[in-house]
Amino acid sequence: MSDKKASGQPPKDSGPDMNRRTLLKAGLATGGAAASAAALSGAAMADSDRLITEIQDWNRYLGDGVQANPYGMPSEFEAHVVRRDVEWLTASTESSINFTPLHELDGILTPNGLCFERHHGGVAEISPADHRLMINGLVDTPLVFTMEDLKRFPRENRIYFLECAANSGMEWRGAQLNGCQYTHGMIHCVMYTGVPLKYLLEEAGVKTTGKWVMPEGADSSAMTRSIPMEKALDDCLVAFKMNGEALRPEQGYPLRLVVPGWEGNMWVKWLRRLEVGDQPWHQREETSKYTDLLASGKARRFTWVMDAKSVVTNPSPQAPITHGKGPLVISGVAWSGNGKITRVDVSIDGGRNWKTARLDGPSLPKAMHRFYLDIDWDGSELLLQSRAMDEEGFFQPTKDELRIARGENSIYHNNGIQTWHVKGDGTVENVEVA
Ligand SMILES: Nc1nc2c(c(=O)[nH]1)N[C@H]1C(S)=C(S)[C@@H](COP(=O)(O)O)O[C@H]1N2
Ligand SMILES: [Mo]
Repeated sequence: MSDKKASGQPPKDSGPDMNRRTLLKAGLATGGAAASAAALSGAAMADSDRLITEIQDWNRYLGDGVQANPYGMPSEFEAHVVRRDVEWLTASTESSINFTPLHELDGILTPNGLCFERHHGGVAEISPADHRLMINGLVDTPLVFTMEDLKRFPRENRIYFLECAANSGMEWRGAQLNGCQYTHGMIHCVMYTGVPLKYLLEEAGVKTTGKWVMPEGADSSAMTRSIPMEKALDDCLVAFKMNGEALRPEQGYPLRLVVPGWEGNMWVKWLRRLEVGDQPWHQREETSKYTDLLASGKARRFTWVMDAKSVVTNPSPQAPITHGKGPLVISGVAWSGNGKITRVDVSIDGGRNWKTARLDGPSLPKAMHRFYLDIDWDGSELLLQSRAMDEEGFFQPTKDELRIARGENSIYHNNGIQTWHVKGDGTVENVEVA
């Protein structure tokens, strides 16, 4: 692009010192303000808007040809749409987490490059030719598969969300982080292609005493969890593709376990081994981690299912209202590890009154659902909330209800209702209503 422009000497009719980008920004700013003032009557401002009355650079010069980017990237104007981390949260980046920019997305699928990452020992670098998956333990025939072997089993395509059990964990005692990326961004939803785990277990032949499966990762953390056999034989996948292309290294390339609806920690990445046993193993990640200390002093364990939850993604602290009063699209996502979302309600007054939102896009079990509520905003302050209901009849609880049931010291499985305080100027803050 830039070399074409240099050789073509663009005429200076778009303002002497303005480059294309500042022009576009300025144009958008004027357009936006005028649009809200004129109650969205676009035609009324055509005379004064140079972006429509004058020919622009991009209309005048040849653009990049094919193959300028053999693997495509988003527009340079979308450079702010990235995963982000919170530096003070963890001591190292290798055992850490970053967050999906939910406020910049729409629909139900997460683009691969924006899926949050959670690693306990950094990203393992594995050549698929060198990758092996072993099944051992209480099986008739211990087996080792190559990637090529795995791709000869019948495969399935399924869309599922993955939520870390610690998602919203920092919000347990009160509103803390300013943005749904940080409060709710330990989630992604993609289409996986993989082999049902059932087929691989059948190939090895599970002994009648085999009641549990332990997946193990090939990364330096050697992540291990205990999964009951019923789940392993139900809907788990051994996946090698996400959204049609190979898994990203961050997401477990070349192979990861998919455990639909259950906490993200069990979805072992860089999957190298599946052990079959007669009882759970009580690994670190199911004892000292991923258990919930209750007020009684006892801890809940094996809390696998991610319950019904939702959040308004727009407006939200990182996505304030910039267009003034009038038509406002309130949007968000909802999900449940129990199945489909059947209803999402939205409140603009902190939970006193609720309106049923419009679900749009595919409604699939254990996948994200997209909801909208289209309102006419009068410019007054809002306390925005959403609450989801799933096909098992579970309603998303308030944070107070959660704390009454589980005490003050939990981290995991916070599916409490989120509140955003929208101010008259359109800015938004994370708050809690008592
Ligand atoms: N091998 C391995 N698998 C792993 C982890 C890991 O550190 N190593 N982290 C787990 C945790 S805690 C979560 S929440 C998910 C995160 O998956 P993602 O990085 O694709 O978002 O992977 C799980 N699987
Ligand atoms: Mo996690």
